[in-house]
Amino acid sequence: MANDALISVKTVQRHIFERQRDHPTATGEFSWLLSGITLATNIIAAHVRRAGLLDILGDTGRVNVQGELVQKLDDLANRTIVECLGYRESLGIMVSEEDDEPSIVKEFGDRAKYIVLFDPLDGSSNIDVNVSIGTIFSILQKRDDAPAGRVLDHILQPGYKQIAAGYVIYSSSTVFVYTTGHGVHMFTLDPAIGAYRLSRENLRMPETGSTYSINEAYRAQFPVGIQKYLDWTKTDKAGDFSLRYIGSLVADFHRTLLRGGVFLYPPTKKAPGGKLRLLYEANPLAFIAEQAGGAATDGKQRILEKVPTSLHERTCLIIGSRKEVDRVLSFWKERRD
Ligand code: FDP
Repeated sequence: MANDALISVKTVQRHIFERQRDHPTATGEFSWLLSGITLATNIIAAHVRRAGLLDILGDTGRVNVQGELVQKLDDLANRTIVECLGYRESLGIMVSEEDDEPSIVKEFGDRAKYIVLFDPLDGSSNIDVNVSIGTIFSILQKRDDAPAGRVLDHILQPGYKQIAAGYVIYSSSTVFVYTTGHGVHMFTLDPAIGAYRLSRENLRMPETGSTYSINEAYRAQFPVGIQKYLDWTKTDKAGDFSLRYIGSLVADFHRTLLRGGVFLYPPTKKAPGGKLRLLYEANPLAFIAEQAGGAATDGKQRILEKVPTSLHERTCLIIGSRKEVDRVLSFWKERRD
């Protein structure tokens, strides 16, 4: 028995390495980069677990580019990722939710060809109250058709160009989910050995689901079509619908990935273009959703086809089971006002 348990240890590093062998031209640099992300999130998870015991709750007193107060854990997570990735030779640029400008780690060259975009700690308003939070990342490759010095040209690529994306959720257990465009794989951090172990390979999102996830307090500000969808969920015809809203995108998405249903952040009067960030929130989760058989749209177009025009661009997001996303769209198309 004990021996069987040992034999079945498949860590995320081994998984990435085995997948890399399917690509004979792979150099291993990309795997090395991904392992930097798993290391950083492992360190962040250790801090999150002990947050109440260390002086890392509360805010730093600094306001970030998004106009939000930077929490101490946001700052720590940001610095941890920068530290763990910064010296990896294959990384050219890092873009963080916390920083106004992209950080140029080194000039693009043959080896430094990747761009990592990340939200170091998603769900900041939940940090101090012990509710699930997460880290989201997206990886792009430098464009061959743009001059190396024009940094934004390399970063502002549509989401379908992502070569990898993933997230970590710091919750009852710490879970790492990633895709490189060949299915979605899920790992759980084993605190006994400090490594992520495979929990589910080729995860599929249920085609439908009876959970909707939205901040319904903004109902009066939503387009009429979205209000009509919300009305429909409460009818006999809809059946047994449930509302679940954690308020950490990564946690609401994770539940939707496993159980099905839909997460919505439509336009509001306060945020007519949506609240969530395209490059390091919507794009990576849309990539994962589609790889798992789900869908993601801003209400007008597929998230992965949106061409970004600025670093911290925001978007509306409807993401989840394909059939439920289509249902929301059918209500919204009828009443866009
Ligand atoms: P937060 O403001 O706590 O950082 O993008 C940020 C985010 O959380 C998402 O994680 C979450 O889904 C959303 O904003 C919550 O927004 P509302 O408080 O407007 O519902």
